[in-house]
Amino acid sequence: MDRTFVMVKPDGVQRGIVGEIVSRLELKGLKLVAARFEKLPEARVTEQYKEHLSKPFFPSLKTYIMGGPCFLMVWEGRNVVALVRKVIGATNPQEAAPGTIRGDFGIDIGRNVIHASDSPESAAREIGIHFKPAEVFAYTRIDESVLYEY
Ligand code: D4T
Repeated sequence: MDRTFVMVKPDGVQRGIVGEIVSRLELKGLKLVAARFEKLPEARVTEQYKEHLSKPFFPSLKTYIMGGPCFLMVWEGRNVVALVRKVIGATNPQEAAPGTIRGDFGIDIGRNVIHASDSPESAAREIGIHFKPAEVFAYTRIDESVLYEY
């Protein structure tokens, strides 16, 4: 089954919407297979956002992400990478559709509440940055045939 990396950013934690976000993903039918509450060290923030190192917004992005604890997760499900990107909405909350997490809870691109991997390759890379293999759990939750057509 496919996996993706999802992170409630410090603004989402401060605003007390971790439970709301977990709930939306659970209600969608996705399976939580890893989670950790953590203030990210600089090295892992830089690794996570290395494609943006030379961008003008990188210093403020780094300060923001390191400004408080984040809630890091791995979610599992069929086509989960694309699915979660739809659930969280466009990067800029001003453009994110109502009903999406950023559309419902964000205003500024620099405080966009949540991160989720944008491709299966990014997901594998980001899960590897933040979780050891033994921290990601394979388990049977329910009879999956209520969710998936085989
Ligand atoms: P993340 O990576 O946080 O899920 O966001 P996205 O995948 O949706 O968007 P991104 O990689 O293009 O941007 C990473 C991160 O940088 C912030 N950002 C971005 C910003 O503060 N100003 C900007 O102009 C852009 C493009 C928001 C998300």
